[in-house]
Amino acid sequence: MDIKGFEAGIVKTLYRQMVLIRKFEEKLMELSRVKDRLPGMQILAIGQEAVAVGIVQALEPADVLVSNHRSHGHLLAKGADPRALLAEIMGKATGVNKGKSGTLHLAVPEKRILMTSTVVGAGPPLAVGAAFAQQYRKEPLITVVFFGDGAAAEGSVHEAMNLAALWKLPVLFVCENNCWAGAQSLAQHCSLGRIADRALAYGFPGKVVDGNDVLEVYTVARESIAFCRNGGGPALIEANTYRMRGHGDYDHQHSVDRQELEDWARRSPILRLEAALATGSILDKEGLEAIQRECQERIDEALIFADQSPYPLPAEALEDVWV
Ligand SMILES: Cc1ncc(C[n+]2csc(CCOP(=O)(O)OP(=O)(O)O)c2C)c(N)n1
Ligand SMILES: [Mg+2]
Repeated sequence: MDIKGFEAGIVKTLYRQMVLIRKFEEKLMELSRVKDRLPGMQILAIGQEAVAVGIVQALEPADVLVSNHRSHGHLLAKGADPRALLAEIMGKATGVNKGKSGTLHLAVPEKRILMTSTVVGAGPPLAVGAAFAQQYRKEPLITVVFFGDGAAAEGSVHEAMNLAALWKLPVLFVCENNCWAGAQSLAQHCSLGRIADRALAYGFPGKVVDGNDVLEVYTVARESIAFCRNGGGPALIEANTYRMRGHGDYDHQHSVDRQELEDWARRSPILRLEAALATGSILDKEGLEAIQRECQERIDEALIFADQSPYPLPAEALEDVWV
């Protein structure tokens, strides 16, 4: 990872965002181990922070984001308030969706985060719809959709890519290849080594990035987003990373090779950016520690806020319901 040529402000933002996401999810992990503390299953993206942060930092605030079940990092990177996000995950009335979505169906409309779908492969067709609206209204905006390596095998993802290519829609498909889909390894569920190559079949560019190198993700995201925004049509980025925890917090990773896990732990995107920073003058040890403290304080405050928030009233159950 070479930090030369990157502006100090963006490097600090990339670091701060990754640390905030890591601390948010570590807090969820801690809370999920205490009986009755969190409702539902927590699906974490610990170790995958560089994908969320590198892609989202290259977007404009008004660009639209569609996420999947492993969503917390995408949402925090797009500017979701950790207090309202944690409150939502705890089912509280002050949550981003007034306690009605819980952890798996989060949406933050004011941050242009349309929705989180836990139906694997459901996001890309929805993103194509959002991108169609942007094109139809002649807005200078794009839609980005995150999906997994497992989702890449769903028919809906192929249909979405075909239609996006046909109509030259401004949508960036981001396949977060974390080497696992549930308990199946990539080799067990994917016939092709490189998911990015599938873009060629539809006639748009597909690129592979090191998903644990936030500077590379950010650089390639900027190029691909400019291509989509300037009328080039869709693009695909496959970000190679690793699911460092089980599928959900119940999963003890019996099928995971310990050596593989240790190798990827050494390639943590946060450690790698810290190592690169040590070669320059953007952030010294005190600077890094100050950011870590600041992020920890935001998470601690978020927990106090969520804990002090009330649950929604039963009478509110049918408010804000579409049908
Ligand atoms: C249509 C559908 N099939 C199966 C599931 C169950 N399921 C939830 S997550 C998951 C694995 C998805 O793997 P991937 O797309 O690689 O995302 P990751 O969990 O690795 O982030 C599966 C099979 C589901 N939610 N929806
Ligand atoms: Mg996966």
